[in-house]
Amino acid sequence: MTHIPEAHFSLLTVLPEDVAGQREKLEKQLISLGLLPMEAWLMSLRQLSAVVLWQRHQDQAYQGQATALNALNHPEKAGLADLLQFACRLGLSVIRVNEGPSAGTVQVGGSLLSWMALLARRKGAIPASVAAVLAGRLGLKHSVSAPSSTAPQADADDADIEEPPWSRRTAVMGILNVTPDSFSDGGHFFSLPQAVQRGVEMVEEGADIIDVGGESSRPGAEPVSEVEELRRVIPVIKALAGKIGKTLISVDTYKPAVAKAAVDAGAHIINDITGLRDERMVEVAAETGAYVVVMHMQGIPRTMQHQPKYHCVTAEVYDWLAAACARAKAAGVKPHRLIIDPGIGFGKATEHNLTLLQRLRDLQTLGYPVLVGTSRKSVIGNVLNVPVTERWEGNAATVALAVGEGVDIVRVHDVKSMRKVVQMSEAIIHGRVVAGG
Ligand code: 9MG
Repeated sequence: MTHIPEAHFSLLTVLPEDVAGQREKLEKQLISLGLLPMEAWLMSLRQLSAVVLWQRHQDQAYQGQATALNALNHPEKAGLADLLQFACRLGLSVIRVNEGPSAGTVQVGGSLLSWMALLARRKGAIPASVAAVLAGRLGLKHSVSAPSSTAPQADADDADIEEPPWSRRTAVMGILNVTPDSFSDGGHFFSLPQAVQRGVEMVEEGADIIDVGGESSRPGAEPVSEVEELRRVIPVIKALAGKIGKTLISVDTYKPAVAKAAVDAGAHIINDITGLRDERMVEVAAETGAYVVVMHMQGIPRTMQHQPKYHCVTAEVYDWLAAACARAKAAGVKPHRLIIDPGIGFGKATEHNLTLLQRLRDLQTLGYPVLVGTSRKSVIGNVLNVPVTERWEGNAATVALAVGEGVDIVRVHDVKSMRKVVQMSEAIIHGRVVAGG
């Protein structure tokens, strides 16, 4: 049963002049949804069409928001950039629709819009017919259904594509670092059997994906050569591919040659922490047809934590990911192969990370599956003031809330326990035991 949050919503619609007669209709729709339209404005702002919907928690806060939003009602003062700035300052989310019938519109949304967009996209969360009725009644049909039109759609010539694990449940991606300090043979050498054994163990613990990485991306980490990275990851991927059946293998690399060799060796996903910065990586993604994780990072691992700066971290990460995905699609990557990731800890201060974790739902309105990785990261250490060895509880909290926000994949070290955290969170969300959870 769908739940519409209780009353106290306000709607601001900025529409081209020709549809300005719709104010009354919008108000009625709000009322019919059981929402209290505190006010509804219709404004003309060049060709910009935007919907601002936000939840009013407190009267006082609402007054402030209303005043600031009113200032938008001036075509000279408020261009697109101003609108977005205002929206960010007000704590609203910025949603750009790049494709489909609403292409070119900008929507600035609060929780309900994002929530509905999510529901409309996530298979099985609510019946598609209910999502469509809700969207239609809000008069936001295209807006709300935009994610499904931009969402990964299999082409007719892609009949061989199997449903990925994240279409059934929140997928757990287990981290398999194959760096010299992770699996030692007791001396100075890396032990292949030990690394493969840990991969198999993670599958038994409930991992849907194993992410194999041969270069550390920790802040301050030095890069390794392509030859060395290939030497570390390829034998592990080959061995795992023959052992773990349907579980997907991901390669954590930003080097195109490593990605290509890994896919040839059996990997299904390219996990690129640089978000496809290298044009050749885009080509590899298109040629191989692998899934690609497009992660946001400001800077490079060696220096990324030196005073990262954003005006509005959610909007900037959102725009950056949208642009990276658009570039990938233009180069031939199929949209349904893209996965986005806000890159927690990659060129972000603690508050940036917390804001992004709070606004994961906004990223989903881009229409791609969302991956999030917080495992043992400093955002947990900074909040709880604990060393890396004591971040389990903090990680569990981030995983549970991320599942609550509807993310598709969580990247973790502790597969066995986090699988349970995911399963319990999903049971609460759905109000029932989730099959195969
Ligand atoms: C390699 N790696 C480390 N942290 C990560 C994260 O948060 N996301 C992704 N995709 N990869 C990560």
